[in-house]
Amino acid sequence: MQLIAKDNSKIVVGLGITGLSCARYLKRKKQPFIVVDSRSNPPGLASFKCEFPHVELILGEITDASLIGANELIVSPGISLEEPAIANAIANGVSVCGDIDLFCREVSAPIIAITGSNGKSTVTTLVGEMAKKAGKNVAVGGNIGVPALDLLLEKNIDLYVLELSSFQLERAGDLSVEVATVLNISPDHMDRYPDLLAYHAAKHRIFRGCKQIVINRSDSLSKPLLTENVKVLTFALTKPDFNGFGLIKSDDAKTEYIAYQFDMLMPISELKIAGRHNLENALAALALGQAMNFDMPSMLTVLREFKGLDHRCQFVAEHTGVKYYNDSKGTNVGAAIASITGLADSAKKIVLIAGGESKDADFLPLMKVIKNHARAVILMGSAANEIEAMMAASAVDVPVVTALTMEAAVTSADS
Ligand code: UMA
Ligand code: ADP
Repeated sequence: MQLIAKDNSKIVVGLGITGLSCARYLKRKKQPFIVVDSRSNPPGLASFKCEFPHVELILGEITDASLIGANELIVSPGISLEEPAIANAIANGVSVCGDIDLFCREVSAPIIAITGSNGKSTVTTLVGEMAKKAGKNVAVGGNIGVPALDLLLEKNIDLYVLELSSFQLERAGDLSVEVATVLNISPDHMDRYPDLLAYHAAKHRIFRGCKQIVINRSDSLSKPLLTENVKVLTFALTKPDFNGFGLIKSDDAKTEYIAYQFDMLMPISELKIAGRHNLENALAALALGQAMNFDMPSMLTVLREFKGLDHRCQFVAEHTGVKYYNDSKGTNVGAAIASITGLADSAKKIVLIAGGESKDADFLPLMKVIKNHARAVILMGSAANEIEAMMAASAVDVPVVTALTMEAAVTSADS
């Protein structure tokens, strides 16, 4: 049964920053559209009313009826394609895309596209800085903050660097970017995907039609199945291969160097960013920059200067001999493991403040890390009980305290 009548119009689904950027883009292209959002007061409402006083907006539950008339839905990343009205429209032949498809169809400058479970924003920022240092007029956006379509407002861009989430990729078609990478894969957003395979498949859509790929040698899930007809560069915290970046120790084994193929480029001690996972991010950024032929001295200068992003293993202060780090952007188990082991000092144990929303995560892999590196754990948020139960079930004998606020958690950590 065909429920959806076609009258050549587009429906923008979602009125957050992505929905607004799509509306602006369609207006610039003089294409008719309407906007729907399941919320009665979506965040983009005031701006929308001001910028598009004559465009139809339907708020509240998204129904089959509200999608009647579309020939294409442009669905914001926060909304699952499994939403009944959207799934029904798809089943009835309405095509679906996201803002990233519209963006990639529009631009002619090369795109570096970066996804992965963790490290995306750090690598995206590093590559953007490297491009600038190499003299490129670069625009950086996507999941990192500025919606991709808003980047089109910047003129004379030589290169785009996009951070892409699984949500953006799961609805994307053939993006045909110049360079694509999946930095790493570990479970995240398991409240949105049936299993790790589905999440992995969403991420790997980044490779469709790309010309060059960057692979993490230590993570087989970062590799696409087919690598024919594409140039491959690699990175990992191991000795580099012929195509890649890695680490080489000096003959006396005292100094570790960032290296490309057989060339030692720079001692890792010159980096300001903390943790082995950030070293991996630095190598990934070099590989992406190398794919675009950025000059090496510029890239190394950026690595020497980069202090890291806020909320990511960010050194906050030292108080009574104890160092405090803010890693509140570590929002999944893989990130927490990487930051704890990345900062771990075998001589001193940490006090871990953890919790938040579980997103249906499996906390088991975190238990060994807590056992090895934590002297106390302070739990907060809706995942607190689940983590505590997993600690008990895994016989992790580390004292646990719960806290209602971050202030209380930090005070408790201090005591
Ligand atoms: N929502 C509704 N009803 C709707 C539309 C949205 O309830 O009809 C809810 C969604 O469930 C979600 C929230 O509104 O909880 C925001 O969704 P959105 O698609 O409107 O989001 P935007 O404001 O457009 O922001 C999105 C990304 N957000 C998400 O993917 C949830 C931003 O990434 C991104 O910076 C921005 O586009 C620009 O590209 C944020 C994020 O949390 C930082 N990303 C996830 C992550 O990094 O783990 C994937
Ligand atoms: P993303 O944009 O993918 O969320 P960020 O660069 O913002 O990644 O870093 C978020 C958190 O992920 C960091 O605070 C850290 O805990 C963790 N992380 C960063 N880089 C890596 C990496 N290469 N491997 C594993 N975890 C990482």
